[in-house]
Amino acid sequence: MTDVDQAGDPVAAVDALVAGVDPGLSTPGVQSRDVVLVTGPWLAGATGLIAALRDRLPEHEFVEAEDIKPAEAPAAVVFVVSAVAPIAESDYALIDVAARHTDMVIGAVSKIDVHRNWRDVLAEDRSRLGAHAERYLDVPWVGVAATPDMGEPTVDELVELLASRLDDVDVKRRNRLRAWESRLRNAISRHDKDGAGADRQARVTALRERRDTVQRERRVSKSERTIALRSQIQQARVQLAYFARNRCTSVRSELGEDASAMTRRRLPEFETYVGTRVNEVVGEVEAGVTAHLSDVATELELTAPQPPAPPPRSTVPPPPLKSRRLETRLMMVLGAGFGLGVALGVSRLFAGLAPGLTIAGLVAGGVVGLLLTVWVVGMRGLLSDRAVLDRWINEVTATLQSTLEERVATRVLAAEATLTADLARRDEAEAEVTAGQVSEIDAELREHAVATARAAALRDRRLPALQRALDTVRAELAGGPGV
Ligand SMILES: Nc1nc2c(ncn2[C@@H]2O[C@H](COP(=O)(O)OP(=O)(O)OP(=O)(O)O)[C@@H](O)[C@H]2O)c(=O)[nH]1
Ligand SMILES: [Mg+2]
Repeated sequence: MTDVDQAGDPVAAVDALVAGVDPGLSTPGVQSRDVVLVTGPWLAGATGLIAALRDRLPEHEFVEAEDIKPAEAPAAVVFVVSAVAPIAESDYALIDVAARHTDMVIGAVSKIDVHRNWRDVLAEDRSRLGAHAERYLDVPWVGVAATPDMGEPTVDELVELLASRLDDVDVKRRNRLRAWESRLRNAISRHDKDGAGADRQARVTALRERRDTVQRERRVSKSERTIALRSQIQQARVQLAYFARNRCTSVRSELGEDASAMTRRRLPEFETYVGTRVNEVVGEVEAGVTAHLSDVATELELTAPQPPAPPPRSTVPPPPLKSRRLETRLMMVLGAGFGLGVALGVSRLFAGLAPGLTIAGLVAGGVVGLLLTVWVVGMRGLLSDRAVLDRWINEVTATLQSTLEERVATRVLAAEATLTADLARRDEAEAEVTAGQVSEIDAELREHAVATARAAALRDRRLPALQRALDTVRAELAGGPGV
Protein backbone atom coordinates (compact mmCIF):
# COMPACT_ATOMS: atom_id res chain seq x y z
CA MET A 1 0.00 0.00 0.00
CA THR A 2 1.65 3.28 -1.11
CA ASP A 3 1.17 6.74 0.33
CA VAL A 4 -0.32 7.92 -2.94
CA ASP A 5 -2.99 5.21 -2.75
CA GLN A 6 -3.69 5.98 0.87
CA ALA A 7 -4.04 9.67 0.15
CA GLY A 8 -6.41 8.92 -2.78
CA ASP A 9 -9.43 6.66 -2.76
CA PRO A 10 -8.66 3.79 -0.37
CA VAL A 11 -11.39 1.64 -1.90
CA ALA A 12 -10.00 2.00 -5.42
CA ALA A 13 -6.53 1.28 -4.07
CA VAL A 14 -7.63 -2.00 -2.54
CA ASP A 15 -9.50 -2.99 -5.72
CA ALA A 16 -6.39 -2.24 -7.75
CA LEU A 17 -4.29 -4.33 -5.39
CA VAL A 18 -6.56 -7.36 -5.86
CA ALA A 19 -6.82 -6.83 -9.61
CA GLY A 20 -3.05 -6.76 -9.67
CA VAL A 21 -3.00 -10.31 -8.36
CA ASP A 22 -5.81 -11.51 -10.60
CA PRO A 23 -7.04 -9.15 -13.35
CA GLY A 24 -10.31 -11.10 -13.47
CA LEU A 25 -11.29 -9.68 -10.07
CA SER A 26 -12.60 -6.16 -10.45
CA THR A 27 -15.05 -5.70 -7.57
CA PRO A 28 -15.94 -7.62 -4.42
CA GLY A 29 -19.58 -7.42 -5.50
CA VAL A 30 -20.74 -5.35 -2.57
CA GLN A 31 -21.82 -1.77 -2.38
CA SER A 32 -20.30 0.34 0.37
CA ARG A 33 -22.89 2.33 2.29
CA ASP A 34 -21.90 5.13 4.60
CA VAL A 35 -24.07 3.89 7.46
CA VAL A 36 -23.49 2.32 10.84
CA LEU A 37 -25.26 -0.98 11.35
CA VAL A 38 -26.40 -1.44 14.95
CA THR A 39 -27.53 -4.95 15.62
CA GLY A 40 -27.51 -7.68 18.21
CA PRO A 41 -29.49 -10.52 19.72
CA TRP A 42 -33.15 -10.18 20.61
CA LEU A 43 -33.95 -7.40 23.12
CA ALA A 44 -30.29 -6.52 23.52
CA GLY A 45 -31.09 -2.83 23.19
CA ALA A 46 -30.21 -2.05 19.56
CA THR A 47 -33.20 0.18 18.88
CA GLY A 48 -32.62 2.22 22.01
CA LEU A 49 -28.94 2.62 21.21
CA ILE A 50 -29.69 3.78 17.66
CA ALA A 51 -31.95 6.48 19.03
CA ALA A 52 -29.24 7.65 21.39
CA LEU A 53 -26.56 7.61 18.70
CA ARG A 54 -28.75 9.55 16.24
CA ASP A 55 -29.05 12.16 18.92
CA ARG A 56 -25.37 12.41 19.47
CA LEU A 57 -24.05 11.91 15.97
CA PRO A 58 -26.64 13.45 13.66
CA GLU A 59 -24.12 13.66 10.80
CA HIS A 60 -24.01 9.86 10.62
CA GLU A 61 -26.70 7.46 9.62
CA PHE A 62 -27.56 4.50 11.86
CA VAL A 63 -29.57 1.54 10.67
CA GLU A 64 -30.90 -1.76 11.97
CA ALA A 65 -30.21 -5.11 10.31
CA GLU A 66 -33.45 -5.12 8.30
CA ASP A 67 -32.57 -1.76 6.70
CA ILE A 68 -29.53 -3.07 4.93
CA LYS A 69 -29.48 -5.32 1.88
CA PRO A 70 -27.30 -8.45 1.71
CA ALA A 71 -24.99 -6.91 -0.89
CA GLU A 72 -24.49 -3.67 1.03
CA ALA A 73 -21.47 -3.09 3.24
CA PRO A 74 -22.00 -0.72 6.18
CA ALA A 75 -19.10 1.51 7.19
CA ALA A 76 -19.17 0.09 10.73
CA VAL A 77 -21.00 -2.53 12.75
CA VAL A 78 -21.96 -1.97 16.37
CA PHE A 79 -22.78 -5.32 17.92
CA VAL A 80 -24.98 -4.84 20.95
CA VAL A 81 -25.20 -7.52 23.65
CA SER A 82 -26.94 -7.15 26.94
CA ALA A 83 -24.89 -7.04 30.14
CA VAL A 84 -27.32 -9.45 31.70
CA ALA A 85 -25.22 -12.43 30.55
CA PRO A 86 -22.19 -13.13 28.39
CA ILE A 87 -22.62 -13.59 24.67
CA ALA A 88 -24.04 -16.99 23.66
CA GLU A 89 -22.71 -19.24 20.95
CA SER A 90 -25.86 -18.78 18.90
CA ASP A 91 -25.04 -15.05 18.64
CA TYR A 92 -21.79 -15.66 16.74
CA ALA A 93 -23.69 -16.30 13.53
CA LEU A 94 -25.40 -12.90 13.89
CA ILE A 95 -22.16 -10.98 14.13
CA ASP A 96 -20.55 -13.07 11.38
CA VAL A 97 -23.35 -12.14 8.99
CA ALA A 98 -23.50 -8.50 10.07
CA ALA A 99 -19.75 -8.01 9.72
CA ARG A 100 -19.07 -10.13 6.65
CA HIS A 101 -18.30 -7.12 4.42
CA THR A 102 -17.11 -4.78 7.15
CA ASP A 103 -13.91 -4.82 9.12
CA MET A 104 -14.82 -2.20 11.67
CA VAL A 105 -16.77 -3.92 14.44
CA ILE A 106 -17.42 -2.39 17.86
CA GLY A 107 -18.80 -4.47 20.67
CA ALA A 108 -21.30 -2.68 22.94
CA VAL A 109 -22.41 -4.16 26.23
CA SER A 110 -25.80 -2.55 26.95
CA LYS A 111 -27.87 -1.86 30.06
CA ILE A 112 -24.80 -1.20 32.18
CA ASP A 113 -26.92 1.00 34.43
CA VAL A 114 -28.64 -2.01 35.93
CA HIS A 115 -25.94 -4.65 35.71
CA ARG A 116 -23.11 -3.75 38.02
CA ASN A 117 -20.87 -6.55 36.90
CA TRP A 118 -20.98 -5.44 33.30
CA ARG A 119 -17.19 -5.19 33.12
CA ASP A 120 -16.85 -8.91 33.81
CA VAL A 121 -19.46 -9.65 31.17
CA LEU A 122 -17.61 -7.36 28.74
CA ALA A 123 -14.31 -9.15 29.39
CA GLU A 124 -16.02 -12.51 28.91
CA ASP A 125 -17.64 -11.29 25.69
CA ARG A 126 -14.30 -10.09 24.38
CA SER A 127 -12.56 -13.36 25.06
CA ARG A 128 -15.41 -15.54 23.76
CA LEU A 129 -15.70 -13.62 20.51
CA GLY A 130 -11.92 -13.58 20.09
CA ALA A 131 -11.90 -17.34 20.56
CA HIS A 132 -14.66 -17.69 17.96
CA ALA A 133 -12.70 -15.90 15.21
CA GLU A 134 -9.29 -14.33 15.09
CA ARG A 135 -10.53 -11.19 13.40
CA TYR A 136 -12.56 -10.28 16.50
CA LEU A 137 -9.51 -10.34 18.79
CA ASP A 138 -8.94 -6.61 18.23
CA VAL A 139 -12.58 -5.58 18.46
CA PRO A 140 -12.94 -2.65 20.86
CA TRP A 141 -15.61 -3.17 23.53
CA VAL A 142 -17.50 -0.42 25.33
CA GLY A 143 -20.28 -0.32 27.91
CA VAL A 144 -23.48 1.62 27.08
CA ALA A 145 -26.75 2.49 28.72
CA ALA A 146 -28.85 3.99 25.96
CA THR A 147 -32.18 4.05 27.76
CA PRO A 148 -31.29 3.86 31.41
CA ASP A 149 -34.05 3.53 33.96
CA MET A 150 -32.75 6.70 35.55
CA GLY A 151 -30.54 9.52 34.39
CA GLU A 152 -28.88 10.33 31.12
CA PRO A 153 -27.76 7.79 28.52
CA THR A 154 -24.18 6.57 28.81
CA VAL A 155 -22.88 6.36 25.25
CA ASP A 156 -19.94 8.76 25.32
CA GLU A 157 -17.23 6.20 24.81
CA LEU A 158 -19.03 4.66 21.87
CA VAL A 159 -19.73 8.04 20.33
CA GLU A 160 -16.10 8.99 20.58
CA LEU A 161 -14.96 5.75 19.10
CA LEU A 162 -17.32 6.07 16.19
CA ALA A 163 -16.53 9.71 15.58
CA SER A 164 -12.81 9.07 15.44
CA ARG A 165 -12.95 5.92 13.34
CA LEU A 166 -15.65 6.59 10.83
CA ASP A 167 -13.64 9.08 8.84
CA ASP A 168 -10.41 7.16 9.14
CA VAL A 169 -9.04 6.33 5.69
CA ASP A 170 -7.46 3.16 7.01
CA VAL A 171 -10.79 1.94 8.33
CA LYS A 172 -12.25 2.34 4.84
CA ARG A 173 -9.33 0.48 3.38
CA ARG A 174 -9.68 -2.35 5.85
CA ASN A 175 -13.43 -2.51 5.29
CA ARG A 176 -12.83 -2.94 1.59
CA LEU A 177 -10.20 -5.58 2.28
CA ARG A 178 -12.70 -7.41 4.54
CA ALA A 179 -15.31 -7.28 1.78
CA TRP A 180 -12.78 -8.75 -0.61
CA GLU A 181 -11.82 -11.41 1.88
CA SER A 182 -15.40 -12.51 2.28
CA ARG A 183 -16.01 -12.47 -1.48
CA LEU A 184 -12.84 -14.47 -2.19
CA ARG A 185 -13.57 -16.97 0.56
CA ASN A 186 -17.05 -17.49 -0.82
CA ALA A 187 -15.77 -17.88 -4.36
CA ILE A 188 -13.19 -20.43 -3.27
CA SER A 189 -15.67 -22.43 -1.24
CA ARG A 190 -18.21 -22.33 -4.08
CA HIS A 191 -15.59 -23.58 -6.54
CA ASP A 192 -14.59 -26.27 -4.05
CA LYS A 193 -18.21 -27.35 -3.61
CA ASP A 194 -19.00 -27.30 -7.32
CA GLY A 195 -15.77 -29.12 -8.14
CA ALA A 196 -16.56 -31.81 -5.58
CA GLY A 197 -20.15 -31.97 -6.86
CA ALA A 198 -21.44 -31.38 -3.34
CA ASP A 199 -24.73 -29.84 -4.47
CA ARG A 200 -25.25 -32.61 -6.97
CA GLN A 201 -24.37 -35.36 -4.52
CA ALA A 202 -27.89 -35.76 -3.15
CA ARG A 203 -29.39 -35.90 -6.65
CA VAL A 204 -26.72 -38.34 -7.83
CA THR A 205 -27.32 -40.60 -4.82
CA ALA A 206 -31.07 -40.45 -5.41
CA LEU A 207 -30.58 -41.32 -9.07
CA ARG A 208 -28.35 -44.28 -8.24
CA GLU A 209 -30.91 -45.57 -5.74
CA ARG A 210 -33.69 -45.11 -8.28
CA ARG A 211 -31.66 -47.02 -10.85
CA ASP A 212 -31.13 -49.93 -8.44
CA THR A 213 -34.81 -49.92 -7.48
CA VAL A 214 -35.98 -49.98 -11.08
CA GLN A 215 -33.73 -52.90 -11.90
CA ARG A 216 -34.57 -54.83 -8.73
CA GLU A 217 -38.33 -54.35 -9.18
CA ARG A 218 -38.05 -55.57 -12.73
CA ARG A 219 -36.15 -58.71 -11.68
CA VAL A 220 -38.57 -59.42 -8.85
CA SER A 221 -41.70 -58.91 -10.95
CA LYS A 222 -40.31 -61.16 -13.68
CA SER A 223 -39.60 -64.07 -11.37
CA GLU A 224 -42.85 -63.56 -9.46
CA ARG A 225 -44.86 -63.81 -12.66
CA THR A 226 -43.00 -66.86 -13.86
CA ILE A 227 -43.61 -68.63 -10.56
CA ALA A 228 -47.26 -67.56 -10.53
CA LEU A 229 -47.83 -68.90 -14.04
CA ARG A 230 -46.17 -72.21 -13.22
CA SER A 231 -48.22 -72.75 -10.08
CA GLN A 232 -51.50 -71.68 -11.71
CA ILE A 233 -50.98 -74.11 -14.57
CA GLN A 234 -50.11 -76.87 -12.12
CA GLN A 235 -53.32 -76.17 -10.19
CA ALA A 236 -55.37 -76.05 -13.38
CA ARG A 237 -54.00 -79.44 -14.39
CA VAL A 238 -54.98 -81.06 -11.10
CA GLN A 239 -58.34 -79.34 -10.68
CA LEU A 240 -59.55 -79.86 -14.24
CA ALA A 241 -58.56 -83.55 -14.26
CA TYR A 242 -60.48 -83.96 -11.02
CA PHE A 243 -63.45 -82.09 -12.50
CA ALA A 244 -63.50 -84.36 -15.58
CA ARG A 245 -63.29 -87.53 -13.43
CA ASN A 246 -66.03 -86.23 -11.21
CA ARG A 247 -68.39 -85.55 -14.09
CA CYS A 248 -67.75 -89.04 -15.48
CA THR A 249 -68.47 -90.66 -12.11
CA SER A 250 -71.73 -88.83 -11.67
CA VAL A 251 -72.97 -89.52 -15.21
CA ARG A 252 -71.95 -93.16 -14.69
CA SER A 253 -74.14 -93.49 -11.60
CA GLU A 254 -76.99 -91.57 -13.20
CA LEU A 255 -77.03 -93.80 -16.29
CA GLY A 256 -76.52 -96.89 -14.10
CA GLU A 257 -79.71 -96.06 -12.22
CA ASP A 258 -81.56 -95.60 -15.50
CA ALA A 259 -80.31 -98.99 -16.74
CA SER A 260 -81.42 -100.81 -13.59
CA ALA A 261 -84.97 -99.50 -14.05
CA MET A 262 -84.98 -100.28 -17.75
CA THR A 263 -88.10 -101.68 -19.40
CA ARG A 264 -88.28 -103.31 -22.78
CA ARG A 265 -90.22 -100.40 -24.21
CA ARG A 266 -87.64 -97.78 -23.28
CA LEU A 267 -84.74 -99.87 -24.48
CA PRO A 268 -84.46 -98.56 -28.07
CA GLU A 269 -84.31 -94.86 -27.06
CA PHE A 270 -81.85 -95.51 -24.23
CA GLU A 271 -78.90 -95.84 -26.56
CA THR A 272 -79.61 -92.41 -28.11
CA TYR A 273 -80.10 -90.95 -24.65
CA VAL A 274 -76.70 -92.24 -23.46
CA GLY A 275 -75.07 -90.75 -26.56
CA THR A 276 -76.66 -87.35 -25.81
CA ARG A 277 -75.60 -87.43 -22.17
CA VAL A 278 -72.02 -88.33 -23.09
CA ASN A 279 -71.83 -85.41 -25.50
CA GLU A 280 -73.36 -83.10 -22.89
CA VAL A 281 -70.66 -84.09 -20.39
CA VAL A 282 -67.98 -83.52 -23.02
CA GLY A 283 -69.45 -80.04 -23.60
CA GLU A 284 -69.57 -79.25 -19.87
CA VAL A 285 -65.97 -80.27 -19.31
CA GLU A 286 -64.92 -78.36 -22.40
CA ALA A 287 -66.65 -75.20 -21.12
CA GLY A 288 -65.18 -75.71 -17.62
CA VAL A 289 -61.67 -75.96 -19.03
CA THR A 290 -62.16 -72.83 -21.13
CA ALA A 291 -63.49 -70.84 -18.16
CA HIS A 292 -60.73 -72.00 -15.81
CA LEU A 293 -57.95 -71.25 -18.28
CA SER A 294 -59.33 -67.81 -19.06
CA ASP A 295 -59.51 -67.10 -15.29
CA VAL A 296 -55.86 -68.07 -15.00
CA ALA A 297 -54.98 -65.71 -17.86
CA THR A 298 -56.98 -62.86 -16.31
CA GLU A 299 -55.33 -63.32 -12.95
CA LEU A 300 -51.89 -63.20 -14.53
CA GLU A 301 -52.92 -60.23 -16.70
CA LEU A 302 -52.25 -62.23 -19.83
CA THR A 303 -54.33 -62.78 -22.94
CA ALA A 304 -56.65 -65.74 -22.54
CA PRO A 305 -55.72 -68.55 -24.95
CA GLN A 306 -58.16 -69.11 -27.81
CA PRO A 307 -60.29 -72.20 -27.06
CA PRO A 308 -59.52 -74.90 -29.65
CA ALA A 309 -62.15 -76.30 -32.02
CA PRO A 310 -64.65 -78.40 -30.04
CA PRO A 311 -63.98 -82.14 -30.19
CA PRO A 312 -66.06 -84.09 -32.75
CA ARG A 313 -69.31 -85.50 -31.39
CA SER A 314 -68.42 -88.85 -29.94
CA THR A 315 -70.53 -91.73 -31.15
CA VAL A 316 -71.37 -94.38 -28.62
CA PRO A 317 -71.08 -98.01 -29.79
CA PRO A 318 -74.46 -99.77 -29.48
CA PRO A 319 -74.98 -102.06 -26.48
CA PRO A 320 -74.35 -105.74 -27.38
CA LEU A 321 -77.96 -106.80 -26.81
CA LYS A 322 -78.75 -108.68 -30.01
CA SER A 323 -76.14 -111.41 -30.17
CA ARG A 324 -77.56 -113.79 -27.63
CA ARG A 325 -79.43 -116.25 -29.77
CA LEU A 326 -77.89 -119.27 -28.05
CA GLU A 327 -78.82 -117.99 -24.64
CA THR A 328 -82.36 -117.29 -25.85
CA ARG A 329 -82.70 -120.76 -27.19
CA LEU A 330 -81.46 -122.24 -23.94
CA MET A 331 -83.92 -120.06 -22.07
CA MET A 332 -86.70 -121.18 -24.34
CA VAL A 333 -85.87 -124.82 -23.64
CA LEU A 334 -85.55 -124.26 -19.90
CA GLY A 335 -88.66 -122.07 -19.85
CA ALA A 336 -90.60 -124.65 -21.86
CA GLY A 337 -89.52 -127.39 -19.42
CA PHE A 338 -90.55 -125.25 -16.48
CA GLY A 339 -93.91 -124.41 -18.20
CA LEU A 340 -94.52 -128.09 -18.99
CA GLY A 341 -93.83 -129.00 -15.40
CA VAL A 342 -96.23 -126.36 -14.15
CA ALA A 343 -98.85 -127.45 -16.76
CA LEU A 344 -98.59 -131.10 -15.63
CA GLY A 345 -98.75 -130.09 -11.98
CA VAL A 346 -101.85 -127.97 -12.51
CA SER A 347 -103.64 -130.64 -14.62
CA ARG A 348 -102.82 -133.27 -11.96
CA LEU A 349 -104.22 -131.02 -9.29
CA PHE A 350 -107.41 -130.62 -11.24
CA ALA A 351 -107.67 -134.37 -11.92
CA GLY A 352 -107.23 -135.11 -8.22
CA LEU A 353 -109.80 -132.57 -7.11
CA ALA A 354 -112.50 -133.36 -9.60
CA PRO A 355 -112.01 -136.24 -11.99
CA GLY A 356 -114.73 -134.85 -14.23
CA LEU A 357 -112.75 -131.83 -14.91
CA THR A 358 -109.69 -133.61 -16.28
CA ILE A 359 -110.00 -132.01 -19.70
CA ALA A 360 -110.58 -128.62 -18.26
CA GLY A 361 -107.60 -129.20 -15.93
CA LEU A 362 -105.44 -130.12 -18.88
CA VAL A 363 -106.40 -126.94 -20.69
CA ALA A 364 -105.94 -124.77 -17.60
CA GLY A 365 -102.58 -126.41 -16.85
CA GLY A 366 -101.46 -125.83 -20.43
CA VAL A 367 -102.53 -122.18 -20.29
CA VAL A 368 -100.88 -121.53 -16.89
CA GLY A 369 -97.71 -123.38 -18.02
CA LEU A 370 -97.56 -121.37 -21.24
CA LEU A 371 -98.09 -118.05 -19.47
CA LEU A 372 -95.44 -118.86 -16.88
CA THR A 373 -93.03 -119.91 -19.62
CA VAL A 374 -93.53 -116.66 -21.45
CA TRP A 375 -93.14 -114.63 -18.27
CA VAL A 376 -90.02 -116.47 -17.09
CA VAL A 377 -88.37 -116.20 -20.49
CA GLY A 378 -89.28 -112.53 -20.79
CA MET A 379 -88.10 -111.74 -17.27
CA ARG A 380 -84.85 -113.55 -17.72
CA GLY A 381 -84.29 -111.66 -20.98
CA LEU A 382 -84.95 -108.29 -19.35
CA LEU A 383 -82.63 -108.99 -16.43
CA SER A 384 -79.89 -110.10 -18.75
CA ASP A 385 -80.44 -106.97 -20.90
CA ARG A 386 -80.08 -104.78 -17.79
CA ALA A 387 -76.83 -106.50 -16.83
CA VAL A 388 -75.52 -106.06 -20.36
CA LEU A 389 -76.55 -102.40 -20.35
CA ASP A 390 -74.79 -101.84 -17.03
CA ARG A 391 -71.55 -103.28 -18.36
CA TRP A 392 -71.99 -101.22 -21.52
CA ILE A 393 -72.44 -98.01 -19.50
CA ASN A 394 -69.28 -98.83 -17.56
CA GLU A 395 -67.38 -99.18 -20.78
CA VAL A 396 -68.87 -96.02 -22.28
CA THR A 397 -68.06 -93.89 -19.20
CA ALA A 398 -64.57 -95.39 -18.87
CA THR A 399 -63.87 -94.44 -22.48
CA LEU A 400 -65.40 -91.02 -21.84
CA GLN A 401 -63.17 -90.51 -18.82
CA SER A 402 -59.98 -91.36 -20.61
CA THR A 403 -60.99 -89.17 -23.57
CA LEU A 404 -61.76 -86.25 -21.26
CA GLU A 405 -58.56 -86.66 -19.23
CA GLU A 406 -56.56 -86.64 -22.40
CA ARG A 407 -58.45 -83.60 -23.64
CA VAL A 408 -57.83 -81.71 -20.37
CA ALA A 409 -54.13 -82.59 -20.40
CA THR A 410 -53.80 -81.48 -24.03
CA ARG A 411 -55.63 -78.20 -23.48
CA VAL A 412 -53.70 -77.30 -20.31
CA LEU A 413 -50.45 -78.06 -22.09
CA ALA A 414 -51.43 -75.88 -25.05
CA ALA A 415 -52.53 -73.09 -22.69
CA GLU A 416 -49.23 -73.32 -20.82
CA ALA A 417 -47.33 -72.88 -24.06
CA THR A 418 -49.47 -69.91 -25.16
CA LEU A 419 -49.37 -68.18 -21.78
CA THR A 420 -45.61 -68.72 -21.41
CA ALA A 421 -45.05 -67.18 -24.82
CA ASP A 422 -47.32 -64.26 -23.92
CA LEU A 423 -45.47 -63.81 -20.63
CA ALA A 424 -42.15 -63.78 -22.45
CA ARG A 425 -43.45 -61.10 -24.82
CA ARG A 426 -44.70 -59.03 -21.91
CA ASP A 427 -41.41 -59.47 -20.08
CA GLU A 428 -39.59 -58.27 -23.12
CA ALA A 429 -41.78 -55.18 -23.36
CA GLU A 430 -41.21 -54.47 -19.67
CA ALA A 431 -37.50 -55.00 -20.08
CA GLU A 432 -37.55 -52.38 -22.82
CA VAL A 433 -39.38 -49.91 -20.58
CA THR A 434 -36.91 -50.59 -17.76
CA ALA A 435 -33.98 -50.19 -20.11
CA GLY A 436 -35.45 -46.86 -21.21
CA GLN A 437 -35.77 -45.68 -17.61
CA VAL A 438 -32.27 -46.86 -16.75
CA SER A 439 -30.74 -45.17 -19.76
CA GLU A 440 -32.56 -41.94 -18.89
CA ILE A 441 -31.11 -42.13 -15.38
CA ASP A 442 -27.69 -42.95 -16.79
CA ALA A 443 -27.89 -39.95 -19.09
CA GLU A 444 -28.67 -37.67 -16.16
CA LEU A 445 -25.88 -39.25 -14.11
CA ARG A 446 -23.50 -38.66 -17.00
CA GLU A 447 -24.64 -35.04 -17.23
CA HIS A 448 -23.93 -34.57 -13.53
CA ALA A 449 -20.53 -36.22 -13.88
CA VAL A 450 -19.67 -34.00 -16.84
CA ALA A 451 -20.87 -30.87 -15.06
CA THR A 452 -18.91 -31.79 -11.94
CA ALA A 453 -15.80 -32.50 -14.00
CA ARG A 454 -16.24 -29.16 -15.73
CA ALA A 455 -16.64 -27.42 -12.37
CA ALA A 456 -13.56 -29.24 -11.08
CA ALA A 457 -11.58 -28.06 -14.12
CA LEU A 458 -12.81 -24.51 -13.56
CA ARG A 459 -11.89 -24.76 -9.90
CA ASP A 460 -8.41 -25.99 -10.76
CA ARG A 461 -8.03 -23.12 -13.21
CA ARG A 462 -9.40 -20.39 -10.96
CA LEU A 463 -8.32 -21.55 -7.52
CA PRO A 464 -4.63 -20.58 -7.59
CA ALA A 465 -5.40 -16.98 -8.56
CA LEU A 466 -8.25 -16.70 -6.05
CA GLN A 467 -6.10 -18.20 -3.32
CA ARG A 468 -3.27 -15.78 -4.16
CA ALA A 469 -5.67 -12.85 -4.03
CA LEU A 470 -7.08 -14.08 -0.71
CA ASP A 471 -3.58 -14.47 0.71
CA THR A 472 -2.73 -10.94 -0.40
CA VAL A 473 -5.89 -9.53 1.17
CA ARG A 474 -5.25 -11.38 4.40
CA ALA A 475 -1.66 -10.24 4.52
CA GLU A 476 -2.85 -6.66 4.11
CA LEU A 477 -5.41 -7.10 6.88
CA ALA A 478 -2.84 -8.66 9.18
CA GLY A 479 -0.17 -6.14 8.36
CA GLY A 480 -2.16 -2.94 8.55
CA PRO A 481 -2.99 -1.24 11.84
CA GLY A 482 -6.01 -2.72 13.60
CA VAL A 483 -9.24 -0.89 14.28
N1 LIG B 1 -32.21 -0.48 32.03
C1 LIG B 1 -31.99 -0.43 30.72
N2 LIG B 1 -32.90 -1.02 29.91
C2 LIG B 1 -32.65 -0.95 28.58
C3 LIG B 1 -31.53 -0.28 28.06
N3 LIG B 1 -31.56 -0.40 26.70
C4 LIG B 1 -32.69 -1.09 26.42
N4 LIG B 1 -33.35 -1.44 27.53
C5 LIG B 1 -34.59 -2.23 27.59
O1 LIG B 1 -34.43 -3.43 26.88
C6 LIG B 1 -35.59 -3.70 26.16
C7 LIG B 1 -35.28 -3.82 24.69
O2 LIG B 1 -34.83 -2.65 24.16
P1 LIG B 1 -34.76 -2.35 22.63
O3 LIG B 1 -33.99 -1.12 22.42
O4 LIG B 1 -36.11 -2.41 22.02
O5 LIG B 1 -33.93 -3.59 22.19
P2 LIG B 1 -33.85 -4.23 20.73
O6 LIG B 1 -32.56 -4.95 20.67
O7 LIG B 1 -34.10 -3.23 19.72
O8 LIG B 1 -35.04 -5.24 20.81
P3 LIG B 1 -35.69 -5.99 19.61
O9 LIG B 1 -35.58 -5.14 18.41
O10 LIG B 1 -37.09 -6.23 20.05
O11 LIG B 1 -34.90 -7.25 19.53
C8 LIG B 1 -36.54 -2.57 26.39
O12 LIG B 1 -37.44 -2.96 27.42
C9 LIG B 1 -35.68 -1.47 26.91
O13 LIG B 1 -36.33 -0.65 27.82
C10 LIG B 1 -30.62 0.34 28.97
O14 LIG B 1 -29.61 0.94 28.64
N5 LIG B 1 -30.91 0.23 30.29
MG1 LIG C 1 -35.35 -3.23 18.05
